[in-house]
Amino acid sequence: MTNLHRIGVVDSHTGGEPTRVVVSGGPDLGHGDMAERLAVFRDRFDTFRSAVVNEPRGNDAMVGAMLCAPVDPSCAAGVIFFNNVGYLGMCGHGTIGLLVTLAHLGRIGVGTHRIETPVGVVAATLNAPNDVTVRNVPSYRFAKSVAVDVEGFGTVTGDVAWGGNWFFLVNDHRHDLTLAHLDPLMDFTWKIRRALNRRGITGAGGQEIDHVELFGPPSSLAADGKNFVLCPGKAYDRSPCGTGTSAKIACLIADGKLAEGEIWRQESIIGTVFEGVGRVVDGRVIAEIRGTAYVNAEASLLVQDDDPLAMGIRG
Ligand code: PYC
Repeated sequence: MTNLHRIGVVDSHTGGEPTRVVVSGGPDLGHGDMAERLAVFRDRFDTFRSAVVNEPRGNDAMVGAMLCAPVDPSCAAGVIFFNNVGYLGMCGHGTIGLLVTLAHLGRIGVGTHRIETPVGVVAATLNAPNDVTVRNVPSYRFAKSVAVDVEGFGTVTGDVAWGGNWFFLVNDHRHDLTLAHLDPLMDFTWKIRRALNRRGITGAGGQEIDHVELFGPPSSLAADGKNFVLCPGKAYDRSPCGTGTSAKIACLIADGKLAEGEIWRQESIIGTVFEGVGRVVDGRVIAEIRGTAYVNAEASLLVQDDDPLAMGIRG
């Protein structure tokens, strides 16, 4: 008889970017901190990651969030974010989706909650059932005006910054940041990413820069700037990207273009907006990112052991 495994999930979207929180049926990752559990996840249960977020159950934009019991009892939860190709240190839109999901499940109420991630503890405030502010891990610019030769585009200059993930932030380019130009945006940013890898341009400690962010003018008065964010698995972020907005705020403050405590409204490629502010603490920028999320499914994923694609389509 066919064996059926059930994975309980709650889906949400944050400014259009999906988050799938695994609430039951996940693998035993042990009792280490989130970085240690991430290593167990990656080494022993990577097929589970693929089963949850890849086609045919998921899609390239889907970010998974493995809900874990926290190590520190003062934390409301631990979480490991993952995507179509691997794992994320932190995820801003995912943390906003996680809080709205936990509220939907009746596990948290309005107020501030500490969440353990593989790159440190973040504090997130549920302001109202769909409205969340995330106090991210410290962000900073690692390198300013780095030039890289990009196939077909010549020299492209950008900043390397950390916002919980590594970003290459490009202000000077000739691209129109609209969905109508998605193909050229994907092509350009993917070629930048490949060029960075080829030239050995990395974040601190040789860490790979796996997100590329383009900036341009906003499409409405409701924002200060618009972005296009290429995520690691060749998907684009539908939201303004929480970690990317944190990296941007760190660069703006470093350049003296944004004051501490001044609001930066970051518009995404689809027109959704995050509000962010930054404050400098010990030379790093503590960014707070505010956005909205809505739950849109509560489901059991079914994994049938005789399904040849039970663990998803892997690239
Ligand atoms: O919101 O930080 C974020 C994020 C990272 C990748 C996709 N979204």
